[in-house]
Amino acid sequence: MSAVLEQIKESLMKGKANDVKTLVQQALTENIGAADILNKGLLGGMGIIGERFKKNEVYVPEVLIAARAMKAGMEILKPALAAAKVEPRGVVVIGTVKGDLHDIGKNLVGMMLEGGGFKVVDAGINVEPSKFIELARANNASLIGASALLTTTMTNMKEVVDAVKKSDLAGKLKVIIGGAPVTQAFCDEIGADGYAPDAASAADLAKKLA
Ligand code: B1M
Repeated sequence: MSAVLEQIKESLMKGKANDVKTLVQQALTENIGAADILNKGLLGGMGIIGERFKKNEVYVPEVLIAARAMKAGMEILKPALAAAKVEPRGVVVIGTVKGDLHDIGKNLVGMMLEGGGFKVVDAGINVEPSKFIELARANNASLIGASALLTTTMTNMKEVVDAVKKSDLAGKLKVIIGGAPVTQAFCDEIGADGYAPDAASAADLAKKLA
C-alpha cells in the first residue's frame, strides 16, 4: 500500500484530524484514486479502531477523536468521491426509540457506521416508529438502527419492528437494535433482524445485512 495511505490510516487512528486532512489532500495530488483513499486509508483506520474498541483496547474518547479525524478527511475527499461516483455501502436511519432521550451510544453507532462506509441519517432521540419509516422511505434506506437505554423503552423497539413489517417496505427494510439493556434473546423475541452489543459490532452487522 502507498506510503501516504498508510500515513492516513495511522493519523486517523491517533485522531490527528489536521494531519488526516493534509494527507488526504496529498494523496489526491499524487493521483491516488478516491475509492482507495476511502477504503484503504480512512476506512482502514476506522476498521482497526472498531476492532480495538470491541476488545476494550481503546475506549469511547479514542473512538470519538478517530471519528472526528475521519470526518475531517471526508470533507476533503467528498468532492473526489462524488466525481468518481463512489457510492456509500447503503443508507441507515438511526435513532433512539420513543420515550428515550439517551443519545451518546446511538451517536457512537452512527460514527462507526459512517466509518464503515454507510450514509447515516440521524433521526435523533424519542423517535416514533412512523418517523423511522418516513425517513427510511425518503432516503431509500435499507436499514433502521434503533437504540434504547431504558428497560421501559426497549419494548418500543417491537413497535418499530412491527411497523416495518406492516409497511410496504417489509422485506426490503431491516431493523437492527442495540443499547445497554438489549440482548440477542430480546432481539429474537421481537423479531428484529439483528442485535449488536456495541458500536463497532453494529457496523459489522450492518455490512452483513445491507
Ligand atoms: Co440515564 N439511565 N436516565 N441519563 N443514563 C441509564 C441508562 C441507567 C442505567 C442509569 C442507572 O440507573 N444506573 C438508567 C436506566 C435503568 C434501566 O432502565 N435499566 C437510567 C435512567 C433511569 C435515566 C432516567 C429515567 C433518570 C431519571 O430521570 N430518573 C432518565 C431517562 C430520560 C429518558 O430517556 N426519558 C435518564 C436521563 C439521562 C441523562 C439525560 C441525564 C443522560 C443522557 C445524556 C445523553 O445521552 N445525551 C443519562 C446518562 C448519561 C446515563 C448513563 C449514565 C450513561 C449512558 C451512556 O451514554 N453510556 C447510564 C448509566 C450507564 O450506562 N452507566 C444511564 C455510554 C454509551 C457509549 O453507552 O449508550 O450503552 P451505551 O451505548 C453502547 C452500547 O449499548 C451500544 O453501543 C454503544 C457503544 O458501544 N449501543 C448500540 C447503543 N445503541 C445501539 C444501537 C445498536 C447497536 C449497539 O444498533 C442500532
